[in-house]
Amino acid sequence: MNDRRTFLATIGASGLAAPLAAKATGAGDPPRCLILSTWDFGAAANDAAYARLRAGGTLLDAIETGAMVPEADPDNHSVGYGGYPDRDGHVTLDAVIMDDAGQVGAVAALEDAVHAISVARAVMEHTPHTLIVGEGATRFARERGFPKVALLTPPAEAAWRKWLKTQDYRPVANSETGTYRTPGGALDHDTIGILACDPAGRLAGGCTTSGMAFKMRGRVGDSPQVGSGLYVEKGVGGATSTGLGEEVTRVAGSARVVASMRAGRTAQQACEEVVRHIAALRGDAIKGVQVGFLAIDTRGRIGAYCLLPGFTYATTDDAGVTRVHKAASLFAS
Ligand code: SD4
Repeated sequence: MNDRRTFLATIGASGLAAPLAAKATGAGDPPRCLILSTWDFGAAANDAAYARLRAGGTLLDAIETGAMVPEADPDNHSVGYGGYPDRDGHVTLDAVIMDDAGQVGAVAALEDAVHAISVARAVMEHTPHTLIVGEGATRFARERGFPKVALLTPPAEAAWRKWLKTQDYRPVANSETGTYRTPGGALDHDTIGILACDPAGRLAGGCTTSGMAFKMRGRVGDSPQVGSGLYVEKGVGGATSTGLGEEVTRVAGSARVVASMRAGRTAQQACEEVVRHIAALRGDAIKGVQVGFLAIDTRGRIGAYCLLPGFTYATTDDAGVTRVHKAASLFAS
């Protein structure tokens, strides 16, 4: 299909035809398809998600396809294959996927499988549960036919061995300014949270990560926990988080963003409200710590806000145009 307008007008399943219909009738501020994801590498994920929608995929298909991009990237050290290990040298993955019809699946502390987002989807579609962890998650992945893959790459192992020498075998919170981090740099918190809405106002989201580098064995962050790393609510919106997960889980951050939207705030105001709440609650304890939220409402209007400068995110609109943006932050540094 060469002509994008023709293409958009002819596929019905993903709902992408609706914005054209809305434009044709002259409706103001029409609902639109929008894909939104954390960090600049989210641009490649968005493009893959968009292509999946163009091919007739559902929102969940698009979320899963997008999330699989950084999961397969060995140079991304916070998601999937090539992720930094826990302090014992095991790469363990956390992921969640959900839609606004109440479908949810998640895995935590999953090992030996690249696509945690797909295992999470399998939990959603093939079990009566919403979250499976650790050995059970790994076994479930094998039973569902996900190939066994050793996730620890030589560069990630080298980083871990270096850390072992210098960090006293203590877990160290990821931060934008720590030993291994530079603000906005490639080693920042690279968890991908991805949200999408379609022109009918339907919503879905996903989040996948290898979590904090050199975390304690068994540590689970915000990402796979519904309400913390991700929350999607029909008729309201969706939110996802990145950064130091403990600061998100203690306030059920993404659910709180969506609750703020439900109470009438815009997606942007809601993200700001929750970041400010975390800052007020935690005071000095969150100095130098990054937490960022993205949110989307049912009409594709977005919000993005974080504690520290350096949080970027990517948007892809219903014309397939992808852009990377910098989120505003509460603190200057
Ligand atoms: C976690 N929120 O496990 C994740 C970390 C993150 O890139 O965003 N890492 O706490």
